[in-house]
Amino acid sequence: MELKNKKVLVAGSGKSGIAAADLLKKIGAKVTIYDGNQNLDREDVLSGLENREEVEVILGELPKTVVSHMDLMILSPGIAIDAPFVNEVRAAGVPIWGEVELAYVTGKGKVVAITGTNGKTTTTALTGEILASYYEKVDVVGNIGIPYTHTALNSTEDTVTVAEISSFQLETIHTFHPNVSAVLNITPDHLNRHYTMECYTNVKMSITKNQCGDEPVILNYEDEILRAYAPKLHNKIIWFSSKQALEEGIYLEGKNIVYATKSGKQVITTTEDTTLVGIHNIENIMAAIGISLMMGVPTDIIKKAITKFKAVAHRIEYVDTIDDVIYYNDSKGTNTDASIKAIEAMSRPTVLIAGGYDKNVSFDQWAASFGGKIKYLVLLGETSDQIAESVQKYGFEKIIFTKSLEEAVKVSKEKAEPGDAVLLSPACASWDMFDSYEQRGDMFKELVKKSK
Ligand code: UMA
Repeated sequence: MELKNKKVLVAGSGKSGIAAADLLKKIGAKVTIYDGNQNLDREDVLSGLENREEVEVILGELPKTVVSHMDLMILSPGIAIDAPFVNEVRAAGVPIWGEVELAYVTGKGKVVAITGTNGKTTTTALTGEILASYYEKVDVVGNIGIPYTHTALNSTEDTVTVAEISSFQLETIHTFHPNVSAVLNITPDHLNRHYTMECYTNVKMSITKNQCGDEPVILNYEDEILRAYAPKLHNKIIWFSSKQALEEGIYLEGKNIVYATKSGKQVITTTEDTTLVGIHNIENIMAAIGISLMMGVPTDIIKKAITKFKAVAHRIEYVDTIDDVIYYNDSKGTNTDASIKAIEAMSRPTVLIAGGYDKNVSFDQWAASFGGKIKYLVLLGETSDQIAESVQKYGFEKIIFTKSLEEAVKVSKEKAEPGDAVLLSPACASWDMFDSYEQRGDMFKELVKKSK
């Protein structure tokens, strides 16, 4: 679709919406920004734009008359595709693209796309580092925090875009066609938005929907959902495994991460070459290796970049040691599976701070993972009661309810003894009390430092 002079409704005025509106203005589209939050300030919304000339802003209810005049709507990922106004736009026959689709159709160069329930951000950041040590121009974008539309127009045929893509973003892709894709794992998450695991799986796997033939997708062999889905794929699969040797693919053999093909196997790197902790991170490394190999990066460059790479913020991030208590920030542990991995990575008795926004998932498996390691569970947020009920089923009673993160940090400090750890790993999104997991994690780090 030629977008010049087209009337485009940009839904959502967060990071994605503003970046999409900026891109659209630059290519000559007529932009209207719509946000359901009527308490926003019009000037604040416009202040994020490079060029605000003739940009309309609508807040609160979206008038039907506006919808019928539009040629296209760009949807922000946080807006559900079955939100009432989205249904109206669809019924009016207006095409709906996600911000990722807009970036893809206006961008150039090669694209690598990474999805999965957990590990996306680490894998995307690491893949970005590896590719940047080989290719001249690499953009790392998407769910990781920099909207893809922010960089798309500056890309050239020589650019490599490494995009972290969430399930929310995949719901509204059409022609998005990565040269290499990866699905790290699929475990229950965001079921309030996708309803069933089947829908969630289908939307995650749609990252491959425009790939075919030799175009590779990197998949985790130890993920049962991925293994069951694989026969439906039309493109080449590169498996990785942290548990077993594969005839072809990437796997862990003792401390070595090896790549096996029909013509033999070679050691790419070892687990001692990385500062990342936990087996889940070895899987993230294997995925990044798979992507990089498929993108033609020589193995010595891959190894060097892995050695240099440090853990990303909010992911089992070391904060401080106070009175021999180590504080870890795992605010990015926004679902039970991610949080289980953080609990597993703890080598000390742990005071765990958890709870947050309700995504309609069960906490039973998470509660079962405590394994005697959790000394106290400090709860906050919407899911507190539900979590308490789950852990009590497993005989865990040392529960403390709190009303704020400040109180949670204070109580944790009181309960932790020398030799313990305090871990913020909520197993829930942050949206009941915070704007983002970053804000929650940053506040946690600040409160810990202040408590010294
Ligand atoms: N809004 C509406 N109607 C709605 C819902 C939201 O108008 O029904 C408005 C809000 O009032 C707000 C705006 O939409 O003004 C927010 O848009 P958004 O929620 O899409 O957030 P952005 O700031 O655009 O950030 C999004 C991603 N957020 C979500 O998917 C919820 C960011 O991922 C991403 O980094 C950013 O685009 C850049 O690509 C964050 C996230 O939490 C990290 N992602 C989820 C996760 O990782 O689990 C998927």
